Amino acid sequence: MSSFAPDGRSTAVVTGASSGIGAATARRLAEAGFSVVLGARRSDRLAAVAASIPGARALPLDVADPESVEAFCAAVPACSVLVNNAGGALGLEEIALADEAKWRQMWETNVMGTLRMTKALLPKLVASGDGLVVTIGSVAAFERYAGGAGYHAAKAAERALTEVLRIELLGQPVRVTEIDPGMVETEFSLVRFGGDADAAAAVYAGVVPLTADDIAQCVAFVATRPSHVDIDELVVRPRDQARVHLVHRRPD
Ligand code: NDP
Ligand code: 8X3
Repeated sequence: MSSFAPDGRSTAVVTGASSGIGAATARRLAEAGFSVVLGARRSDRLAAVAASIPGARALPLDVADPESVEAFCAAVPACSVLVNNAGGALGLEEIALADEAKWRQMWETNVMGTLRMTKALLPKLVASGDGLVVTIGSVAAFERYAGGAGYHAAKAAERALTEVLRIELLGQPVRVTEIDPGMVETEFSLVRFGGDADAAAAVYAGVVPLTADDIAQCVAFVATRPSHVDIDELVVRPRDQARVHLVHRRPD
């Protein structure tokens, strides 16, 4: 099986590419020479992102749905790079008020989605002879705040999956990287707060956060190292954020 697209370029799959870090990553990987395949649920948004990237393909994908993952991966004949980016947080309720549906959805997307995509594309990544799995984790995987338990649990589990994958693939031609961003201004907080734009804006008030492109550049850096170099883990924060709960805010 060839790892190359019909145009001779290596194929990179990016999940959650309809906005934020995923869209920026697809753009940077295309600029780095990859043929990119974008997946997400909102097909209109996904098509618009793909249309702005030369040669990009957009395919519908819900990583929380095994049949959707199967159909998506069957439509990708070869794969050298998989970026497990689809995910996010839902709500900020303390444990006493935890919403089980939100916890399940965070688990399904961040953890099971990453498992499903990795499992489905692993044979193609190995067959490429030079595969790479990049998972977008979070500093929330190892630093805590009140209201974060459901998201922390999911990102910590995703981190465990990534660490075990690295061990299990030793000796195979596949590198494994986790990138753990701090605060990145995307639609993340809008989604977390159910569309409440004021609550989302308050997260970034008085701070210079990271941009989606800051993280996309990290993914492109990882994907363009020589084959023998595995960047195991990158923790990337804004200068204004020393720890997940320790943020410097300037007054208005
Ligand atoms: P966005 O909300 O902007 O992007 C999330 C992306 O995930 C969207 O493209 C969304 O597309 C997709 N997505 C969500 N659920 C699914 C699903 N079930 N199947 C397929 N795609 C899905 O947020 P970010 O870009 O910030 O988030 C990207 C990743 O970065 C997430 O894993 C997040 O946890 C992580 N992260 C974000 C940080 C931040 O501060 N922003 C910090 C640390 C980590 P659609 O709705 O169309 O399916
Ligand atoms: C996103 C970072 O601070 O919202 O993963 O948990 S945080």
